[in-house]
Amino acid sequence: MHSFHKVTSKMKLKHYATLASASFVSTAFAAQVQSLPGGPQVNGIDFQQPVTSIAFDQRSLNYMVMLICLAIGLLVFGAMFYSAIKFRKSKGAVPAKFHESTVVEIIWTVIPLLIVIGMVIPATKVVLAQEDVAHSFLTVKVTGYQWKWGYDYLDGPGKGISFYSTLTTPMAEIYGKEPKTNHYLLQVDHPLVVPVNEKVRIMTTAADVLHGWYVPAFGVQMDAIPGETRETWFKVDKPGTYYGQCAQICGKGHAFMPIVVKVLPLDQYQAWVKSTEATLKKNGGNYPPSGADS
Ligand SMILES: [Cu+2]
Repeated sequence: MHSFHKVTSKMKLKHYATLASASFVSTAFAAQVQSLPGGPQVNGIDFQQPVTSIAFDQRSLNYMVMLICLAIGLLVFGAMFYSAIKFRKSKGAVPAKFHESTVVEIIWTVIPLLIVIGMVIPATKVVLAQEDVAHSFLTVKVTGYQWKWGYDYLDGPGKGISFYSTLTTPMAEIYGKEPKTNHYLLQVDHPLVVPVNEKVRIMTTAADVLHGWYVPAFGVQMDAIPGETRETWFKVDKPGTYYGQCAQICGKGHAFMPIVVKVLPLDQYQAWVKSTEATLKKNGGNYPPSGADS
């Protein structure tokens, strides 16, 4: 009995030592990860850098509402602490004896209502702007699958192009056998490619369960629902590569269906359309496997 106990505690120690070294290794790996331009930032607590007017407006709305909350918080807690300290019983304060003041009730109803209206008006403008998909340069149908994205170019230059976009992060990184890179779980074989400064209309749907097409830098988050299409748009100001993730819990591969959008100058976009059409034609409509165009 005694020796058995010894053995188990020894095993436990060894187990803890393994855990400790594993966590040390993972922190060492984590420390190497840098901010990803167009994607998540190390220690980022604010919105991602907006690259569309909608994302910019959303961030401004957030700041405005936070400032209003801060002002209300300071005012309410300031008045509360001031009253509690200044008019405390030990100082001989005597409470007034009244209730039901119509004036006070009107004031504390009307002022918050005005504050809410003040926030609703600019917010509604942005919501309506998000809905306005008219005069788009390009229309892409985005289909969520367990667990990848499908992109079909329905209208505009590139019409007819259609492909899947699947995760390319190596399994060794996922299982912690290799250090994680800045693109960890944010890399795909075939990114969505769109032109800069042009309105891109996105129609989302799903083939199995709910998914969500979410690119923070664009201020776009649209649910992808089976049997239904929903639409939104974005117009990116700056060429670059932008990253997002599925935003609806969609099963065990939810974390493994990232969104990568390559935003190119128009001439480069048109060149991409040409070469992609040629590639698809050569391969009978199929994109060659991973990495062929990255
Ligand atoms: Cu999903």
